[in-house]
Amino acid sequence: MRLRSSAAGVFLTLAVLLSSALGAYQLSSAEAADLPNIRISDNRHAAGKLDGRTLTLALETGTGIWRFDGDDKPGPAMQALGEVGGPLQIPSPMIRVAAGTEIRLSIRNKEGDGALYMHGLYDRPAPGDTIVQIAPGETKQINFRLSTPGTYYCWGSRSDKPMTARMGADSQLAGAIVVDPVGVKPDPKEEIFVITEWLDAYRTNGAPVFSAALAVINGRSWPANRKLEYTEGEAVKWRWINASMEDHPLHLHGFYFRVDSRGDGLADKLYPVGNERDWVVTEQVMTGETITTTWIPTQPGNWIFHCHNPYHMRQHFPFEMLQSKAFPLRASPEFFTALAATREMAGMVLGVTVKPKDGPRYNPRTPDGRRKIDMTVEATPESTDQVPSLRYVVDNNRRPEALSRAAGPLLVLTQNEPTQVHIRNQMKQMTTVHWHGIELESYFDGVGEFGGDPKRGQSPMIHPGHDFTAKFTPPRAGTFMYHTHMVEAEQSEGGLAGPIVVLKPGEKFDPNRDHVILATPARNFAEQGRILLVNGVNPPEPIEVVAGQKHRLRFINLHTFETGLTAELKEGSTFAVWRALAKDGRDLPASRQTHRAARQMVSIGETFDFEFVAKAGGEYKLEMTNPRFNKVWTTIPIRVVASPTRRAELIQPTGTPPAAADWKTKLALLLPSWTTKAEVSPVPPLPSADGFFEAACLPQPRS
Ligand SMILES: [Cu+2]
Repeated sequence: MRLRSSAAGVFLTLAVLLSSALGAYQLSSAEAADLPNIRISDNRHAAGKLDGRTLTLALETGTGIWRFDGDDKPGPAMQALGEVGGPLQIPSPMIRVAAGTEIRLSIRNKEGDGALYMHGLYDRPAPGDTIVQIAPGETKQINFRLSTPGTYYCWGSRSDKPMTARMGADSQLAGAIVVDPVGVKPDPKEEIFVITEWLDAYRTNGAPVFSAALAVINGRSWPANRKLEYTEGEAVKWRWINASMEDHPLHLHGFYFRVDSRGDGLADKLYPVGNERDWVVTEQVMTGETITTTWIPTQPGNWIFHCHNPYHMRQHFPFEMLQSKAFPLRASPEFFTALAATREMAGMVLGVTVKPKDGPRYNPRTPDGRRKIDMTVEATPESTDQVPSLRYVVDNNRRPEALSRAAGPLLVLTQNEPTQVHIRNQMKQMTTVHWHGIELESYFDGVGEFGGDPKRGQSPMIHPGHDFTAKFTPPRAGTFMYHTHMVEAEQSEGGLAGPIVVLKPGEKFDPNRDHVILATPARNFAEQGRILLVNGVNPPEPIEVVAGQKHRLRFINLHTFETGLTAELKEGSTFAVWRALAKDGRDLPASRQTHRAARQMVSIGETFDFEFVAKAGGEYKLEMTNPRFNKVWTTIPIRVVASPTRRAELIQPTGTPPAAADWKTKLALLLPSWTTKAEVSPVPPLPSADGFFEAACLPQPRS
């Protein structure tokens, strides 16, 4: 069972609240002119000088201008590491060697920046983290040996606090350490991505700016980062290092990717080939974790890969504005005016172009839908600037019980049935709809002005008053979701998020045995710290189960910051038992559809399916929690009944919303636990040094 806790979203909230105390980092233009530009590294060049099995490397600290939005764009003064005599770099210079190499590293902490605390400069695997403290002006010699292949990293800080507390001018001090098996040449097309995050810049006028964190991949924010290009059918190999203060649920559009290894920086665990490896569309990488992934693009077009915390992938405000005292308060009219001007994504987004292997002969064709769905996107009459209230109305179902939920209605689709959704945008703002997890053509995937292919052209934004028809044929049965992909945090919190269940041909959806549990935040910002909506309502509706009968629980997280959401099905005071069925809409192999303790972290953009059989007379409840903070968001009552009295339709009247809490109450709720150290599960040493990646990876069946 995967069981890791998460602080991400909650920490984000807190960190943003605290950032006003840290102050902004503003330079006069004269000061900025004296600083060098920091070089953005794509981790293609190994640092140091290799002599046989010894690598000699000399690093030093410095401060430069970090132009995360592009060479010609303004940026903040930021600390970085560089090789002595070379430019400062973000990420820090990469160490990449064959297993068994001795590292002779000197680091000079230039005077004036305070003590430097370096982590990760030790043998691998390592039994635990050791910090090397380097005084201002001091140069330290550190020797270590990298004996086991894997993905590791080092990171620096100006304090001895954990990575979760590093968010200021030292937040970009992190570099990859990659150890290759002896005799295996690094694949020139493999990518190594270091995630970092910066929070210190944002002036908050003493009140929370919830949308402030800037999270980047290899030092650059979309769209200033390098676009990746592959050919249809070519294996894509990526290594990920999360050296940032938050956890990130990494999400790929259009395809499943395979998780080949997972590490904590000390050791790296390579999963055995075959059934042990997860095929996912979203994988959470916790603070300090690493993963390696492989996927095969089987559909040409433009695709994106991004963090599914929408605050990490939607437009950050212009740098000058962030640095300004006039930065608008969140949910103020000025904030929405600024937001309305931002249509682009930013931060943790990668763009991937997949070229057709047939070249210009490629012809996309998705059949017209046999199944036709009509979808209106609109603001509700209650919508205000302070609390945007948006909704999907499907097939013009305007019964009050359907409209009262702050989440889209369930779409039940059929595997292999050509489907088309006619989307009409009746809002005053642009939108797009993304069919999350469903393998389809890029043009219909909902990434406006980036998705598409040379034959169909670029996917449009859906402008106010305009419409768009999305066509796809779901190739597998499972649990998926649909949601906005425009100004995503705000539109999603407004209510533009809904569940999809794809059934096998001939199956009929039975709401008495099939239970969707969609988690989203409250619409009202003031309530978001303490209210979790389940299927768009709070308190959640009870789930009725018949003793001895198989019930399917389908968990979907479309929250906008709770990356550590964990479902815990309790029997009395202990965990009940359930059987794992699927992750992200893809059935687990039979050997892994095992019975296990009923506890599962479901990060944003993930879905998990479980089968649950209640005992007669059993007393159950389903808690939606964040274990890292001992936080129980909400409890879903489970009622064991002889025969279901539950409604035959999914739409029920909403519960009464509780009174709003202000942000100070929210802070008080979060404060006691924010420093809790992350749980790191023990990672066994790498079993074998043979070929870190297999030569070829398994093609994905598209049934
Ligand atoms: Cu993220």
